[in-house]
Amino acid sequence: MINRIKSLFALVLIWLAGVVAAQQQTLQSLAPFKVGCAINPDLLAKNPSYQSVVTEEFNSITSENVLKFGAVHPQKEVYDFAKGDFLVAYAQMHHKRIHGHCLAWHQSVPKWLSEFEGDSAAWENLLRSHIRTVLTHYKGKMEAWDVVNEAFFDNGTYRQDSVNAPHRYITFWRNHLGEDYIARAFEYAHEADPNALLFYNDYGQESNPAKLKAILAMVTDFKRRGIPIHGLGLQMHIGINTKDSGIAEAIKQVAATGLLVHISELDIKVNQKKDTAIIYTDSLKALQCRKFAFVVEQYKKLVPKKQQYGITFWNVGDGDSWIVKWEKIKDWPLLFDVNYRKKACYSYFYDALKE
Ligand code: 9MR
Repeated sequence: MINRIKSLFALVLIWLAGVVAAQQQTLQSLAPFKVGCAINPDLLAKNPSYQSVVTEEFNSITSENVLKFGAVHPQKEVYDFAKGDFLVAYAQMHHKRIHGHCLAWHQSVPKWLSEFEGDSAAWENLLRSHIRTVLTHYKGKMEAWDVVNEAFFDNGTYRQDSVNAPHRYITFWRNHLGEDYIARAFEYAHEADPNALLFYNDYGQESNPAKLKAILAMVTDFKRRGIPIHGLGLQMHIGINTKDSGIAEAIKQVAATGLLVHISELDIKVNQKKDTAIIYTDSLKALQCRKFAFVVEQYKKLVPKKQQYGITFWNVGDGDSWIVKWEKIKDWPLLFDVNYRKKACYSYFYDALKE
C-alpha cells in the first residue's frame, strides 16, 4: 500500500514536470520519428533531473531491465509487474510510446529457470506461458516488444553453449528447444497480443557482416513461413572508431527488408581501449558528436519514412550508462552528462534531426 502511494506521488510530480516542459524545443518536438531512451523506473521516481530530461526530451521509452525474465518472473509461479506497471502509467500520462524489452534472452535469467529440469515439452511450456502471461498483462498498453534478443553470435551462427557449461549466460531456449524457438516465440507473442509490434533485436550488426546476414536470412525465412515479425532492432552500441561504412550498410540492409527499423540501444563509446587514465578531450568529443550526427543522417536517408520506428538511447545520462555502471569503464557515451545537462553532442544530434 505504502509503495502504491509512493508510486502515485512520484507520478504526480512527474506530471507537473511535464506540464512545465510542454513549450520547449526538444528532441521530441523536432524529430520526424520517435526519439526514446531506456528507462530505470527507480531513477524516474526519485531523481527530478532524470525525470525532467525524460519527460521533456523523449517521446518513447523502453523498459531497460524491469521486464526482463528474471525481473518480471522471479519465481516459477510469481510474476512481478509493479515496476513495469509504473512505466506504463508514466508513459500513458505523458503520451509516450512504450516499448517492452525483452521476452527471450540468454541473460537476466532467474535462478529457478537456470535450475529447471524438464523435457523439451516442459521447456516449451515455460517459454509459451511466460510470453503469454506477460503480453496478456500488457495487452493494449505496450505498443511493441523485443521478442527475442541477441540470438546470434557475431560469426552468424546461432548462439549456443553446453547445458553444463560453467557459464552464467546459458542459452537455455536454444539448448532445450532448438533454434526454431525464435519463430515460436514470435508466434506465441502474436497469439497473446495480435496488435503488438514484434521485433528481433541484436548488437554488432554494423561491425559483423556475417551476423547481419544471418539475421536477414532469418527474416526471409520468417516471411516465407508467415511468422509474425514487424521490425528489427539495430542496438548500435558503437564507438568513435566504428566504421561509418558498416553503420550505413547495416541500416540500408535492414531497411531493405521492408520491416520497421529501430536504432534500439544507441550509445557511442569514446574509450574503446578501456584506458583508465583517459580524458574526455575536445577532439574525442568532436569525433563522438560527428558519429551521433552520422547515425541520424543515415537513418533519415536510408530508412523510408513509414519504416522509421525511431532512435532509442540506452540510458539517459553518462552516469547511468550501463558502460559506466556495469562494465565499470570510464566513458561518456550519451547526450546528457552525469547531472543530466545537455552535452556538446546534443546539438549535433539535434541539428541532424532538423536538417
Ligand atoms: O543496461 C542493462 C544493464 O543495466 C543490465 O545489467 C544488463 C543485464 O540485464 O543489461 C543491460 O542492457 C542490455 C540490453 O538488455 C540488451 N543489449 C545490451 C544492453 C547492454 O548490456
